[in-house]
Amino acid sequence: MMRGDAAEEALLERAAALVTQYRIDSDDQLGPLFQSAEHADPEVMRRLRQMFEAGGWVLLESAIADLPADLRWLFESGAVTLEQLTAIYRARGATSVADLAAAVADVALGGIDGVGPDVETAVAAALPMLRVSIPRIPLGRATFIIEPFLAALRASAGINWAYPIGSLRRGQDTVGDIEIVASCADAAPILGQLLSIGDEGRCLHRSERRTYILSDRVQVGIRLPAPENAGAELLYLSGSPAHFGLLQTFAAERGWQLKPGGLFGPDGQLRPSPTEDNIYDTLGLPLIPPELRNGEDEVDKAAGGTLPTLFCRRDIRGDLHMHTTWSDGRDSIDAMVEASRALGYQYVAITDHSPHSAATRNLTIDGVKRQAEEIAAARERYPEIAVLHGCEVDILPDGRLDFPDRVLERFDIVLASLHERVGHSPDQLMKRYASAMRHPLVTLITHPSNRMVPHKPGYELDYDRLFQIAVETRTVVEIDGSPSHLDLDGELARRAIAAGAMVAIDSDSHRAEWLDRQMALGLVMARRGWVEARHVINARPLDEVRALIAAKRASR
Ligand code: DGT
Repeated sequence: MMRGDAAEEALLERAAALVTQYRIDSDDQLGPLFQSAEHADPEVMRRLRQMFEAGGWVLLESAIADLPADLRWLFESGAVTLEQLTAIYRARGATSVADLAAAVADVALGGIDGVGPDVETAVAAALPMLRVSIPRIPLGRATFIIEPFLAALRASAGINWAYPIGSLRRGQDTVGDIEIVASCADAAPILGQLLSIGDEGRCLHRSERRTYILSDRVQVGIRLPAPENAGAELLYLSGSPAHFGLLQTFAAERGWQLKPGGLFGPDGQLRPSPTEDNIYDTLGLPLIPPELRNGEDEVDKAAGGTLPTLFCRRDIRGDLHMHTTWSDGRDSIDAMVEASRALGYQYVAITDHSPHSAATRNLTIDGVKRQAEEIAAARERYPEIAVLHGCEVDILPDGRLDFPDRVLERFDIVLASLHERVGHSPDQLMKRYASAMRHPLVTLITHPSNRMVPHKPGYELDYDRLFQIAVETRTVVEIDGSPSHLDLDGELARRAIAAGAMVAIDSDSHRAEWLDRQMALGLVMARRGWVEARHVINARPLDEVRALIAAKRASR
């Protein structure tokens, strides 16, 4: 930032106006002063000047740092001055990349006073770079942060519907920002309620139908459009831009115009769209699930009536992977079973780690018998849900399993895992997997790529070969919903089912309170992979699960 005398002073005044725009609820020292500054009260301006002389830059810069993040980065990119940023906000209400992109697409920025075509070009060039140096938020963390906001909105009588937008709604592994769109007629009371959810008093921005609140040090944006056109806003903001582009082309070929602001008929009139369904429906398409909106072949498939019926929450009958205090879980068998029963599951498998796993605590051979007794007691206490005694056994470096067969035989279900690469090449890792899958007592391979989101990519294996062996050996491959795994991811899950492999969608939860959330993340990965109920072992009744286990065991 430049710091010449007159220039500094002018900038301070302009920044004051800008901060006033965004910090309506500000309760810090600076906010009230700047709010008054809008009325050019000479006394206030004198105090501002004093503050400036006394080093008020620090405070001012911290106020700028509190702008909605995309605007701050746009300013810091040098594409706009504070004055231009203020003008863009005033004219367009823009608070994010998506708003700026819509304005640029409309060729509307250049028409704003003080914002010429050169600025418009500069903004367009800056947009793709704005978030490049910002760490992305892992999907699991974003889901955790957004949960209370979504729950509060959905429980609110004035809200018709509320959804996350962007990559969070589409279930990408990581997201650039966290925002919600919720349709409502009267936004004012709802905006007030939301403030109590984030970090205390940390409202970064509030306008008539929009707020940005800090939660767990992350900005959560909430937009509350009026019902008439809220569906169009949700559709545009859900993206992906490539999917929206496909829809625009599809609409144009039929004489309609789809814009970020809504769907316009052949007569040029805006058609109301209270929900996304209205838009798809008007175009003669079924609603395309957000997880499929990647700008690939989904619009063609929807038009041809060949979209899959994606796996959904109500298809789940049980969870085949979870941990208890017998290894590194936090909760007891009873707590996990009780919580699973409350989720409406018909069966669960308790699957603690084997002796040489790198987990902080493991199941020992001696422990297996005592654990079996505890599971027997749980079965009596919870007759409404079947409890399978399982284990997650490590695949050792030589391909053998970390429990002898005489122990493995005692389990109702055996899950096998690679947790350690031990310097092995992809071929050696594949040999270990193949050896485990050929073991008749192994039903399921957990988190096959063994990636750690967002820190470690998965193994570079020949996955088509892995899935082929899974089919040959009648071994199930897992879609693991633990936020650090999300494995198989959507792309690999799609290849797995294309190969004919059966998948399981599991929580891999280490706490009762996380069972549902982690299952939901697994579900998102499965849906990104075009997985349907027929591909999923734990969408089947327990008898069929037992039959599959028995059939493979019978091949010994
Ligand atoms: P992220 O959070 O960086 O992973 O990206 P998204 O996909 O969440 O995008 P975001 O947050 O910048 O904007 C939300 C949605 O707004 C996005 O999914 C689609 C729409 N949008 C954003 N930028 C553009 C753009 O440049 N062109 C078009 N057509 N749509 C955009």
